[in-house]
Amino acid sequence: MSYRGAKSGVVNDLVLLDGSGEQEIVEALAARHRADEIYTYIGEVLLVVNPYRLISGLYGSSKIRSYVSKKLYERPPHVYGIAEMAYRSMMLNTSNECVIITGESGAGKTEASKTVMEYVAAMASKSKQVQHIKDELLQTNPLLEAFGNAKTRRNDNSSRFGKYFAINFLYGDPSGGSISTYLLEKTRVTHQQEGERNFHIFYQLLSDSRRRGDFKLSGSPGDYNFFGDPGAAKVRSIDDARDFSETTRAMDFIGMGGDEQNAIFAILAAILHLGNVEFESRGRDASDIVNARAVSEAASLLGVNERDLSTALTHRTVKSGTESVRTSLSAEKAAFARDSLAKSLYGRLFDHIVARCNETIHTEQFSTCIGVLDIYGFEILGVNGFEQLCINYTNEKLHALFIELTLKGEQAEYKRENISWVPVEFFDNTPIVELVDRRGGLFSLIDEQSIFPQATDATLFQKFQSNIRARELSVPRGAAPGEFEIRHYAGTVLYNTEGMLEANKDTLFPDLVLVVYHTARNPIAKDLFADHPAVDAGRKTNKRPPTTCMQYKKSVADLMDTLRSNNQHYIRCIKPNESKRAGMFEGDMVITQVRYLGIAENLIVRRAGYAFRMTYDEFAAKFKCAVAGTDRWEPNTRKATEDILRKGGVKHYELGRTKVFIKDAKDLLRIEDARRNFLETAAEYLPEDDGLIG
Ligand code: AD9
Ligand code: MG
Repeated sequence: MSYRGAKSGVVNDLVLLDGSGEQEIVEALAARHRADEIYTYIGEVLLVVNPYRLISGLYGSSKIRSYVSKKLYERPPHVYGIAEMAYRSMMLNTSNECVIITGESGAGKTEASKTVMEYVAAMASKSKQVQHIKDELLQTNPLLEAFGNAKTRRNDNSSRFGKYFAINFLYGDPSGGSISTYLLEKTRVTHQQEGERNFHIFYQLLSDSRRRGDFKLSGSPGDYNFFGDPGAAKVRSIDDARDFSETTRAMDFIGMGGDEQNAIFAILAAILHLGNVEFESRGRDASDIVNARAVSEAASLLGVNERDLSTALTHRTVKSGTESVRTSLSAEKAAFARDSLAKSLYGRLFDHIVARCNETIHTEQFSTCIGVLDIYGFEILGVNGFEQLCINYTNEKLHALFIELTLKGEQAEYKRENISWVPVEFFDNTPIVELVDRRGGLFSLIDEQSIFPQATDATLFQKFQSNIRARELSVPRGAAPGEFEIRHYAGTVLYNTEGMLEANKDTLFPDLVLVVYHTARNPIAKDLFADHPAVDAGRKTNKRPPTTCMQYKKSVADLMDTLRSNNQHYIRCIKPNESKRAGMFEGDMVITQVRYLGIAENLIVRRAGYAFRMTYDEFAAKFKCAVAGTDRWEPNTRKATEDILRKGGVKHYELGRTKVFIKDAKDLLRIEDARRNFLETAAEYLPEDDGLIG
């Protein structure tokens, strides 16, 4: 194949670029982007620049076939190339692999993850059973996207949860899988910022007139308090009605029967009605429900008694010793109770759907797996709270892992091959990771404050100020109370402590849990609270349930362990503009990402080492025709390689144990061009080159 893009003429692998400056990298990416060559390698790392439009001929079964059994360098850069490399490595070494996809919100991670899955699924044999498993695995995508994605200002289809999808294989065929999810952004159920939507599934449900009738819903987004910005309901790039049929088809496929689907949609409708329940104060510490109809609809959809639900929304039972005392709630507290119930129902419903997907795709029959990590990208929203802190922290952890593994991997290769090597300096983001998760860091202060009943967001903020001394954290001049900044690897984010304690505690008054658990006739709603601490309260000791911070930190640490223990493959996505527009490449925006993704450093390491490496067998077979006098058969491929290099005038190379390492990319381009000339003159009748000679 050619080392240059067929249309742009720019190298396919940035390692072969003349310079290594950020500007040169950006220019190369821009030229490739203009020519629809959205994929570029740096060695074995794939960069993707989001094209914001479907590029014809770039995907599909014939394209997939052209990557099967091909080495990375044999085909133009593609997600398929990375997927093929992971699949071959798994087959060859009986090893577990993972594809780690990173990039900021809207950069194209979810699309890339689906492309990896499409490739891996296409490796399935044609047997009916395997095809069925493959379809089940793929159908979990639209289902989880419906419930876990939403339009944000940065991305019309933004993942509001993290996902690690392990696809299991038995003798090379997918045999099942498992999905782990990470912290769904539940606050979106009750609040969205301007220009943003609630989760897709609500709008999908409202697009179906039959369901609207069944659940007494109106079709107008302005009728729902839980749609903070009704003006944002219609999104040009989204067809809710079409997506709804895709969601229900996926539900059918996963094995959710009509009754289960009905119960799920009834819960969603109940959440919307619940959002319309309003309260008015009665004295200082009591409240009444203003609009009985909304509460009556919600109660009927959950299958609970309307009076019980009303009472649980406006009262709270507090245990004191063996006595229980019921107190009434102020209008403000009742609204808080309502929102907690809505978030809890939704969060637990999401977990139910993930669990049902897992039941369907679960298998004990597998020998290896390929995991695909698609998390929510680094983001800066209008207001950044607890959930953004968690999202951005996860991105920091992944960046730290990338630095550790790419550098370590490179060094290990030189060591294995006995090549001399001088370490290269890296930007180290561990202080930012530690600022969040070390003992005495942000998470532990949030946890500490969550225990004190008197603590407020303001006292939490004071704790941050008095306990943390770090260059990466500051309170900017002119900041509102409770605001602080963190200098993340990917940009500075202004956070607000408001709501952080509550998001961590995730309080839901037991009265509401018990009404739903003990009386709901909606079978799914009832089950959602089966493991809630309030249900177990009678039986268990008063051990404090783990906070959101604690759970999250642990699940991210487990994820990092999983990723570390597999062979990693990287896809790094770049967002070319903020306006989600096709054909628009904003250099300033790309250079920022090139900088924080450490692409120039990545390149320097690949170069400071060796721009190119290939096994002797592969090198001799490929290049023997390129240099006159070396095309005879030579069984010792190491000797043959040396012969080609010497006669080809390549000066800077090293011969490792099994591979040749070439220092200067130009040397390689010269013999590559010589090989291309040879092939073109010798075989004029060859089909047109699509970047695939050889
Ligand atoms: V977030 O962190 O979940 O907010 P992602 O996942 O990185 O983000 P996503 O994959 O959802 O971004 O891509 C955003 C949008 O860009 C998609 O909805 C597509 O419209 C567009 N996109 C991304 N990748 C491609 C592609 N390879 N081809 C065409 C693309 N369009
Ligand atoms: Mg996504």
